[in-house]
Amino acid sequence: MTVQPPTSRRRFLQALGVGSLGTLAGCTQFDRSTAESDGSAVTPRSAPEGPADATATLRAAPGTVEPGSDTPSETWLYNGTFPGPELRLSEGDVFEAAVTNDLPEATTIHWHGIPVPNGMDGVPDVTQEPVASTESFTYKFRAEPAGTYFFHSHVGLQLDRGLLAPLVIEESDPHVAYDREYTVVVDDYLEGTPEPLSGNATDGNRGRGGMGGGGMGGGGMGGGGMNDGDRMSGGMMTDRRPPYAGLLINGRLPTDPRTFEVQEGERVRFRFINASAATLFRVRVAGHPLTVTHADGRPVDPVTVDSFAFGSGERYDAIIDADEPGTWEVRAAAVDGDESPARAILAYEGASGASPTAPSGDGRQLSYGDLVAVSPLDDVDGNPDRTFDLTLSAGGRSNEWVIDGQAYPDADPLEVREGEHVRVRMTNRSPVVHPMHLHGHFFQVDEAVKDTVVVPGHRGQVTFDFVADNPGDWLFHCHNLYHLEAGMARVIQYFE
Ligand SMILES: [Cu+2]
Repeated sequence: MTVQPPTSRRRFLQALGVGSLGTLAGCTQFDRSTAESDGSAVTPRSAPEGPADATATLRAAPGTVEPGSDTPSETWLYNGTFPGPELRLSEGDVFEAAVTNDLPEATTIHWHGIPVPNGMDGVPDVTQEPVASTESFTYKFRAEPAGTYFFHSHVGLQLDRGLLAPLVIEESDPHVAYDREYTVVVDDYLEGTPEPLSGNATDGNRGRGGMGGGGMGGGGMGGGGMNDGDRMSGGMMTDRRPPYAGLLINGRLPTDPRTFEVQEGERVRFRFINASAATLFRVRVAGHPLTVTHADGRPVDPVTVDSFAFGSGERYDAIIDADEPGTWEVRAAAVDGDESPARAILAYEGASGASPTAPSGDGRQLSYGDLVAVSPLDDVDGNPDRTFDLTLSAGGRSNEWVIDGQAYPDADPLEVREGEHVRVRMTNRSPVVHPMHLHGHFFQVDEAVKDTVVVPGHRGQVTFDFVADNPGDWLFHCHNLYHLEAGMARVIQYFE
């Protein structure tokens, strides 16, 4: 079924003269009644009432990072740390975050993956007015379901500065046992101010890993992270835009890595979060198979592999059995890039100070088909009520990435009704991957339940299904920040 595109959103945004997601600060009032100009507005869920069980105070402000031993750089941070402070909540908590904006421009916070009420989702001019410089905003929502998430700015290119942090909602009853856990935030490190795309997206200017770049076919990367033999090889170029200064695990360049301490005999849970703006990473822990237990926070039947690749916005939890005493490298290499892989050190108690053993090759690689959700989505069996067939491609004009030829915000909303089973089929007509993220909902892809899925390049196709059970206007977009900023987004809009 093809959906008749309504035009209210488009007209609304055109009337504001909006050129990009990043230019809205101070120039508009968010007004749902105006946005819903067709008069068929739905009522989003409201934030939970009553006192909060858990609170956080977050301050977005300029600050200094020092990811190596001697490379300080000015950027923007939450609470002065890089990544920002990890928030740990208990499943079901009513959570309140008071955010103060001490940046020189407007900002918001998006709680990536958590199906919050629409007004708490942090998308500027879709779910709220951006929070102006020196102003504050309080987010409030129930922390559910349990899982590994992160939060980040959703204004312009702010995510690529350092406005990101992990968020864990702890299970009351985990489906797997473990003795210890570490959060592993994988990121690409930009020095200086992020710049939007320039030049034509359809040719040239594809970054180092792009069309003629050095990432895919060469023999570099020190033996890690190349995806030779990957079933999707050839479709895993990423169109990484800025020249990144390096790759990070928990805010550290590989020259100054973090150490994760373990004791022999422990089961250790890692919560891997790809918080990067533009990098597809391959992750491996030397000497230790990874038993993947959660995809995008949702529990899956445990599946043991040697490595996995994940795109911007994806998360995997994996458990290792610490039964190989020594010091080992936890490695996250750009699938399509020539930076030294990000790394951390897995150090057994009492192990010698010898340099850590690096992984060799990729071993058995995780694919989406390996993931079987413990709790599949209800109501996505059978035929969907509504199907969107969407083509992802470079735009005809320069600096555009488009969905069905339209560059957001000059793009039609995708209309759904509450309660519908909605199917989204994506075909990627560009040579580079697009990690597509849906706000406000989980979706089912194959037998996994996720909120972000990588669509491989070169006519890669991915289909997902979701239930329209969270009324409001929700962004659906590529989580490559530079593609988002260049238009690869749509609003999924509920109507009566
Ligand atoms: Cu993309």
